[in-house]
Amino acid sequence: MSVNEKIPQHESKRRQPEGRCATLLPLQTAVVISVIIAAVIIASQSVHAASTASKTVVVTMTDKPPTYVPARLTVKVGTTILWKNTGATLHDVTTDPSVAQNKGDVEVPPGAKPFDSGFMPPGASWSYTLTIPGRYVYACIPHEKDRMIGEITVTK
Ligand SMILES: [Cu+2]
Repeated sequence: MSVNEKIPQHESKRRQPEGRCATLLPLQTAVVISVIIAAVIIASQSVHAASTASKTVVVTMTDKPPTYVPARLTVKVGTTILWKNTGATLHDVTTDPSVAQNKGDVEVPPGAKPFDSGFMPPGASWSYTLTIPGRYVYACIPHEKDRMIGEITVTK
């Protein structure tokens, strides 16, 4: 090997990384920009979804007096209601006339099935998605006599 042969090899080795850097930088920039654009699109879609179909509304269940808060609600179809027992006693959510002490205390719109949370201990939560528009009247069985009754109107 002569010295003359070694010099071009050495130079080409030094130039290669520089050349790769020059072509990689715009590529990396393009990748970063695409990732940002994708993130913005995903973020705007999830915000859109949250404001329409997948909305959740919280109703708390309290003790003195036994009450649903808020007791009356109007929501869009597809809304999920999340009942939270924030009290210190058992509460319940039912629209099932076979469970209620007075069948007239509960109601679901035509075509909707009655729902029942079962007894919920303090701290428990239970959710139900309302997919059929109309008027829902639900009661807490342990406090039905205390008129712990809630009403939800579901609009299209
Ligand atoms: Cu109750």
